[in-house]
Amino acid sequence: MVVKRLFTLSGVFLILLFALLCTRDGNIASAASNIYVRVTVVPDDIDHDGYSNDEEIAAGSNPADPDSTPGITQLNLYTGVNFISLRADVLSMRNAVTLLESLGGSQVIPRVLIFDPGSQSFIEAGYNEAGEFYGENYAFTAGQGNLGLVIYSKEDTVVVFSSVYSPAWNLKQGINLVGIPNTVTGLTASNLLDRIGGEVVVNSMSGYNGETGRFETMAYYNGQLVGVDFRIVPGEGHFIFMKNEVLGFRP
Ligand SMILES: [Ca+2]
Repeated sequence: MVVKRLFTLSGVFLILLFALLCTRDGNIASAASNIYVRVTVVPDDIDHDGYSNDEEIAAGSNPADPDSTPGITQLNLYTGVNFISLRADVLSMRNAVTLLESLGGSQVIPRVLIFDPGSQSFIEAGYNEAGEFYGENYAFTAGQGNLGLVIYSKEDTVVVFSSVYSPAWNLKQGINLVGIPNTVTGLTASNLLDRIGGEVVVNSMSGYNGETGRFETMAYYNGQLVGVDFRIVPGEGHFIFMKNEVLGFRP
């Protein structure tokens, strides 16, 4: 009996509320949309990417950048040279020394070249014969984009990071070392060159084929794309040679 009365009272209240909204807005559709809006609020999420600031700091992602989130990034390194676009957010690692340690240190990694698109050059860091760090302790900055790396490895190894960074590409005039997010599949060099803007802005793209040990290149030549239309694989680093700068491109 009590239950029935409660139901009746709440039913009357809903009818009154509905009538009030219809009267104020003049139509039922508008009233309905006002009733059924549902918002999920994550506390203290300054970049509104669905992860709290504390979760992001614990995972090593950037709480102030919605393109940087907690998640699994797996880096497969093969014995010898590796061309990488690192998809973890390196900002929380702060610098090259910490990055080298996270990759396995002197036991695994003798030498790393970090590509700096701003200066169009590589910055070298590594370990000497005595196992001591040498080179430049390059400091990472926010919003730098995925880090283009050439990594020399002494053994096949898998490194797992707890953040995922998928920013837009800011392609500089000249050389760029970039990679695509895991969520993008089926891209080839010709698709990508076309979508970046074609021959007006880009000259060519190259990728290293680990099976053949050779570089494959797709390039514009007299208005035609020529070369090898290689697959763009997440986690691999690809060189793009730009005629003009293209900012904010999402592959
Ligand atoms: Ca974030």
